[in-house]
Amino acid sequence: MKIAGLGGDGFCGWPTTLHLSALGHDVVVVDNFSRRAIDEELGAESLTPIRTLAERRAAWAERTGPSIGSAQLDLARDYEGFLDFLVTERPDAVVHFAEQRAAPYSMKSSRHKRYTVDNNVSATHNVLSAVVESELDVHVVHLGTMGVYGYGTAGMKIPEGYLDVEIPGAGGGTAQQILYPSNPGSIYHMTKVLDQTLFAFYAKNDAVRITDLHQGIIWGTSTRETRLDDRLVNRFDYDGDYGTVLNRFLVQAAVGHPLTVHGTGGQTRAFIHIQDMVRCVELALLHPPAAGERVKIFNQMTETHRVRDLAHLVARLTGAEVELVPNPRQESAENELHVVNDAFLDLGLEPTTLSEGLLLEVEQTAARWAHRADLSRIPARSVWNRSRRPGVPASQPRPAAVGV
Ligand code: USQ
Repeated sequence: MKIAGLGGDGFCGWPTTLHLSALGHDVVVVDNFSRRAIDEELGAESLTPIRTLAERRAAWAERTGPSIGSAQLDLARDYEGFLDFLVTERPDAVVHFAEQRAAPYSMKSSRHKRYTVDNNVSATHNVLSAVVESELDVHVVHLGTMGVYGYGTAGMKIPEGYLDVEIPGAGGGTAQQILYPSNPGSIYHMTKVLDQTLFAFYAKNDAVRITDLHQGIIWGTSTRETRLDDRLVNRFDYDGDYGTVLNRFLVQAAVGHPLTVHGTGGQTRAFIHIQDMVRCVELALLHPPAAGERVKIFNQMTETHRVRDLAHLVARLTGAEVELVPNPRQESAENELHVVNDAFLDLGLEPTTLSEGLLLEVEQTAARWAHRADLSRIPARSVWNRSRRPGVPASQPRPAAVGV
């Protein structure tokens, strides 16, 4: 297939680009390098030394043969540019990763909130609108989030996107399937909820073939392809805005920082290894919905864990200390989470489990690059509202919450 990887230079986009190219697909990266610009804004950097996209593409062609194309485009602002790209390149599918993906970044200030909404919602709408205007039959695969469901205790296994409901009525009522009620926990997660409505409309009105991947929290950073050459290394975020919880714990352990458990650590979340993420995208591309079918939704996760259990697991493996810090987020202190993920398992996904992959990740990435870590970037300082406090350990100065 010819595949456009929108946001193909980012944390999920880059390893997916390589994986799809390794499978023999013809891949073009579309990116505006906003993630690299946000590194500059935050004064933060990937733990791993990532190369420019041009160097990455050259290294891939040199090591493996196939070349990866690229186009620099801002999807949220350059609609005509993207339409031209589609008409010229005529992809069979686009994989849409081109959104601001950090919840803490989206909650930093009104500017960050507005940027996240404007960027994410406009990018998604422009993609859909351009697909219709191009008159091409493009399968749109979108990286969504488990966070659209929210993190209260559901009292049931969360289904893959759609919930069976009974509507009471005079004639005995009717049975329906509706989108699972959304309950986003941040502005970022809210943009993925808005995306869902855009997808439902375009699938219904224009018969666009759309797959939405409700992905859990990624752990790990490298895949078979990124390990081939140091120039292909993927980014590894550990800072308070972009670092995801388990990857943060791995780096914290490697640099001797206490593991920063927010609140009681009773939050239960869904997880997936990055190698499984690229495989899921491959499977989704191979099994598109038919034109006219509703949006196909997969729960892209393999395990659920409580944050404090993860911290204790990492502590056992590494000898790190665990510290309960103030929770900067407005979220349930404790929740249960049970998720249906049969669709990918039925298609052949073989999950990488935490027990087999975790030590490898500690040794190969976190410990190897620990000397590059900037400890001042570790605490999560973006607070959800004025009653919240930054997640700074007791041994460090705890400033008051600022400018929400
Ligand atoms: N947490 C800690 N300590 C830390 C960092 C986080 O206890 O040092 C806690 C948070 O309070 C939260 C949980 O760990 O309860 C998860 O936080 P996270 O930053 O790992 O994940 P999240 O903000 O939900 O976002 C990440 C990705 C996002 C993706 C989402 C999937 O950044 O792009 O959509 O995971 S999901 O969480 O399933 O919605």
